Amino acid sequence: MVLLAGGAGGSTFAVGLRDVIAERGGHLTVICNTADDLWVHGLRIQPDVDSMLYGLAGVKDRERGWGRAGDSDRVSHELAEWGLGWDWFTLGDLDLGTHIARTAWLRGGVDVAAVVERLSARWPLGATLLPMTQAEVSTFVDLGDETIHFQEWWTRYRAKREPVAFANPGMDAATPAPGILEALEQADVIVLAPSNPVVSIGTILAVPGVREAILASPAPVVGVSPIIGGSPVRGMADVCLRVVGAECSASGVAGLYGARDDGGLLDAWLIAEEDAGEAAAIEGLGIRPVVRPLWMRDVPLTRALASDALAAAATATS
Ligand code: FO1
Repeated sequence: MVLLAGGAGGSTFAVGLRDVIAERGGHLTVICNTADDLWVHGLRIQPDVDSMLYGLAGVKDRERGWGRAGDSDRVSHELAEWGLGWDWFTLGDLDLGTHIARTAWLRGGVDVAAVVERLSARWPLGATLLPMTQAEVSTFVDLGDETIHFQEWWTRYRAKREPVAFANPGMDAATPAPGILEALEQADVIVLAPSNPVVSIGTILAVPGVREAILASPAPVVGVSPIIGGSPVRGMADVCLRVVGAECSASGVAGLYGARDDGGLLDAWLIAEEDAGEAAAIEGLGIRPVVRPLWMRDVPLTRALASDALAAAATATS
């Protein structure tokens, strides 16, 4: 089974999916967004990869959705005394250990995928974690009068500054990381996590070859809506959807991904009970709507949602 995912919501869903798949004797491969990655203090930070790593390892700060549980900020406070860093982007002490290890390996010539593999080896993740690409492809946000890195727009401005467009410099020359095309080719089921459809799933799909590999795969493709009752479950997906001209609704995101029969991605689309009224519109797009409880409030509910996604895949025609 292959999951395409971003960080916070994606890692919560991944844990449920991993557990359900393991019970059935299967294996989960997660393809993780890396377009949020950035350099800070000379260290390579991979926010979504780390949220996924910590989530699968059971050491994520579940309240915030990122970083390590029980972390402290002593080093970041010390760096601030030296005038380094930003008050809107705090690196925890334990988290810094990850970034130092990653950067040391990268500087020593280990490639990005092998570094993720080394980080993954620390805990029994019960899943294979793959970065979407080894290339440095960032998301930049064009605000009209200036262009800033996605992290600044997201964490400093909380997406309050209206963007004109997103750009991913380097994307055209990027290639999927080792293992991705094989995983998609061999997948029994491909799942799109309830992650941001533009700056998380959208960037994974933008890596040349990834969308094509999904379209070519015989596996059914099932997505879980990140929009419940017309609002993003987490984060500021509404602003991102506006930028790409899509409505912030379960059917709006389904339309963005498109129907398999119509050259798009989705066979089936899980939507919340709150959005049941959109089922007909989704069916009209050529995608099978499946109305289920989508709130991942606890582990049992998340596992139930993952199980629903697999059940939808089992009945989807591909
Ligand atoms: N998000 C914040 O809102 N504030 C932070 O200070 C912050 C620090 C941070 C450090 C490491 C890391 O891996 C993630 C961090 N995040 C922080 C989360 C991150 O910026 C975003 O939620 C994701 O990039 C969006 O997918």
